[in-house]
Formats: sequence, C-alpha cells, structure tokens
Amino acid sequence: MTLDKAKINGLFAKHPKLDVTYTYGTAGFRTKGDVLDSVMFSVGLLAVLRSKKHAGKVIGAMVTASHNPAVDNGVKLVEPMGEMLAQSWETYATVLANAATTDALVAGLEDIVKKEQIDLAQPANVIIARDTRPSGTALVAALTDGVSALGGKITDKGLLTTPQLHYITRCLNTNGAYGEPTEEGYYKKLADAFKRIVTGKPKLSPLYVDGANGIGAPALQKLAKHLSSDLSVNVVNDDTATASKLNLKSGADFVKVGQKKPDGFDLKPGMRCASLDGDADRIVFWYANQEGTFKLLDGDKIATLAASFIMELVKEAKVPNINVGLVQTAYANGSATAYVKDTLQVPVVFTATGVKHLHHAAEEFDVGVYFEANGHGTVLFSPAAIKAFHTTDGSTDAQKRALETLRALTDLINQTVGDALSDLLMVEAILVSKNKSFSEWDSDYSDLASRLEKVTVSNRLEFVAVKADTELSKPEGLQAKINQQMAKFKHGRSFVRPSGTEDVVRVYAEAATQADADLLAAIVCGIIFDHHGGVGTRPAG
Ligand code: G16
Repeated sequence: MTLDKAKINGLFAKHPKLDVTYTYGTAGFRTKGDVLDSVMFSVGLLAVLRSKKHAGKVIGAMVTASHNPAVDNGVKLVEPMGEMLAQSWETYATVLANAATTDALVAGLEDIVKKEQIDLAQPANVIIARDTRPSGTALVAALTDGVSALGGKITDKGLLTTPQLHYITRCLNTNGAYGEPTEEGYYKKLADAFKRIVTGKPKLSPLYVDGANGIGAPALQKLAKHLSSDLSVNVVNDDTATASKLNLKSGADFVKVGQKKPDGFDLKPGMRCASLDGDADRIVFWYANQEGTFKLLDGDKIATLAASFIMELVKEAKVPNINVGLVQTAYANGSATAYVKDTLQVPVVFTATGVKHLHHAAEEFDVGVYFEANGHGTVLFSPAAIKAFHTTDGSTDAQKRALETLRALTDLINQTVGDALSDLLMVEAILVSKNKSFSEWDSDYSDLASRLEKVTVSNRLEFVAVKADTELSKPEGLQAKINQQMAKFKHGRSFVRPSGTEDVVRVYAEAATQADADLLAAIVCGIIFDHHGGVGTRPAG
C-alpha cells in the first residue's frame, strides 16, 4: 500500500504553508492561532501514522494553547495510554509542519513510514477536542482534513479540558478498563473516588475557584454536580463567552508568576481559593493569612502534601516494597527540595521543564509524584503498586482504611497527565482526611523568595539549556556571567531557558529576601537584553 499523493495534494491545497518556521515545543505546537492552519493539517497526517504504528489504537489530538492568551492556539498529540507524544516523533512533527510543498510533505511522510516500518494497511483512529479559543473550530477542521488525507477515521469530541481528552483516549484503548470513555464517565469516576475518601469526615469551608474564563470553569461546574454535598465549590471567572477574557488577569499562570490574586476575587483572610489555567491541566491554591497577605500554595506544595500523605498511608497499610519518589524541575523552590530530601526523606529526581519529561521520570517509581512549580503534575502508581493495594489484606481497621484510601487515590488521580480537576479533588481529599487548613498546609516549609521574568529576544533558539535547564551551554559566556551574579546573593540561584510555549526567554531567580530575588532577576534580564539580542523595552534593573 502506498500514500495517495493526489488526495494529499488536493487537501493540502486548502491549507497552504505560510512563511513561518514551526517547532514542536514544550507542549506541542504553540503560536498565534491565525498561523496554525497548515500545522494542524500536518499534525492530522502525523496522528494517522502514529495510530497505524500502534496498530490502529486511538491517538488523541488536543487543540489548545493552555495558559497562553486567547489569540494563541496550539496542538498536542496524545499517545494510546494517555501520555504526551513520544519524543522521538517530535522531530517528524516539526519536519511535516515545515514542508511547504506536496512533494516535501510526501517525502517527509515516506521517510517516517520507512524509518518506523509502518504498515500503511493498518487502520487509523484519531479523536480530537479543543478548548474555548475562537480559532479552535477552524483548526479542528484543518486537522480533520489531515486525517482524511491519509484515510484515517476522526471523531470530534468537541469542547473538553486537555486532561479529559487524555482520559478518554486511555479509556478507549483499554476497552473501558480505565473508565467509561465519555466526559460524564470522567466526572463519575473522579466523584466516586473522592466520595470514597471523604464521606463521613467533617467538611471544609467552601473553595473559591478561578476558572481563568476557560473550559475548566464549566467542567468544574459539571463535576461539582456529581459531588453535591461532598464538596462546596464556587466557580469564579467562568465567562467563556467573552473570548478575550481567557487567562486575562486570571488563571494559574497569572497567579503563580505575579504572586498575586486574580481579578474577580475579594480576598478575605480565611478564604480558600484556587486557580485553574485555560485548559485545566494546571492548578495552584492560594489564600490570605490573618494579616491579609496573599499566600501561594504552588505545585511544590501540592507535591509535598501528596507525597507525605501517600507515604503515611503506605506505612499504615503495611504494603511492603513500595518506593515513593518525587520529580521536580529547576523551578522547584530550593526550600521545597530541601524539605522533600531532609524532612520527608523522599528521593528527588530533576528533569527539564515540560510534563512530558517529568512523567517518564515518575514512572520509574512505584509511586511517582511529579509536579512543576507552576501547578502542572500528577501522581503515578505503577501496576505493581496498584496490584499490591488490591491484594494486601488489612488486619486492623486503620490498615483497612489506609488500603481503601490508597485504592481510591489510584482512581481519583489522573494517571495520564497533570489534571487540575483531579488534583483539586486530591488536595481537598487530603486536607479533609488530615483536617488541615491552608495555613497549616503552608507551614510545612517556607519558600525562599523567588521571581520569574521573561525577556523578548531576537532569536530565543540561540539559548540552549542543559543539565535539566539549570545551565546554558549557549550563548557562549552567558552562564559564567549568571554564576558571577548568583554568588553575590545569599541563597542566590538563577537560571535562564528559552520558553517552549512563548517567544521569550525565561529568567528565574531565587534568594533569601524578595528584594534580592527581584534584583537578581532584574540583573540577569538586563544582561540578556543588553548583550543577547533584547527586543522592545529594556527590563528595569
Ligand atoms: C506547558 C507545559 C508545562 C510547562 C509550561 C511552560 O504548560 O505543559 O510543562 O511548564 O508549558 O513551558 P515553557 O516555560 O517552556 O513556556 P501549559 O499549561 O501551557 O500546557
């Protein structure tokens, strides 16, 4: 069987490539929505080949730009078990996306077929979903044409959160063993598992959730209906009808980066709040302390809360040989890493930024807790751990309770990808079980002061990050200058890396005081701007 060049040519003509260079980045292709039409077509083609490579298993395609502004869009592919696209295929994605002619496109496809020894006679199945961005509908149509060009079958699942698409993909490929392959099935699975942990325990005060005016808002409202009296939740920033409001002065990224509350909240001491991002794959929690100061409970705090709770349960349940590990990135606060290593005594592994990297590192543990500081993460349970939780018989009530909670957690926590709604319920279930307030949770350790900035440069690809993003190998000499500055500050730490989702270079700085962290970040930003192609307004400092 060979590729139908005439068919590809006919459909490709509807989606001509623009004079833009595309790269499959941290979370797939991501740029302005109006330059993505041809990219979507090429991703449709690739999804078909990926499905054929997996003998017809379902591949997911999510159209979203997650935390980015409403005008952006993007696409990421989902593997049959719900993980992100295998990294070895990202180069293929980039080659196809940059093919400007049918000949180049077909050559790229033939190369993949040959290298991956794909049997073109295999069937191909792709499911697609999108977030609330206005450009989503047309981009879904372009991707659909790509799938059709290679004779694949595509099913449009409409509006979903990113983790819901990952969940449904896995359900379909496991013949329902992972759950019912529908949005409703997702809510039911999460709600049932949550109830198994919290029923009969005293309730917490209401949780106010910033929906970032994205798809997470209606999704949480639907989930809440399944929880009725078990979780009191108020969704704020739920205007998905006004496209421009998406992630605007709201959402997990705005709150984490700015270390301040989003619009739409009259924050009072004692209020418990959380923020989702635009496609509901990230969450951070926050509150005001008694003095009214804004306090953030980010991905590091979620990870330590989950790891310590699960470790306690494993001990109580007396399940032998379960190793718990934690995966972080360079953005993890130095205090969080120290707390995990020294107090929790849990091994920590570092990876480059991007949940696709953390996910695979977490798979090496029986219980792998992975969270980026920005609130993107989950907890993975190995098949052996899940089996052990189900086959161990408890002899005491406490042991039986711990085992049942562990079993419920394996259903509650999305095993495919970081999931804001699943993480929300996990955190609430832990806090209910421990009868813990946000401030008690926060008191586990104190964050070092930090600052995250971005600098626009003429070519961010000149910046090459190495050693799990902690250092730069290029541009030559820049790392030495950063090291020199770090050494001037108590607990000073700074690193620079090119973003994979925005056309900027990110600068992270940490130090003993906020003023020092701000100053260190400003100095490093200034060096980059002045000597490495800064564009636009020079950062202050
Ligand atoms: C995506 C990735 C995250 C990453 C974030 C920022 O999040 O899934 O793993 O931390 O981008 O990446 P970068 O610093 O390279 O721009 P999301 O929520 O936007 O999909």
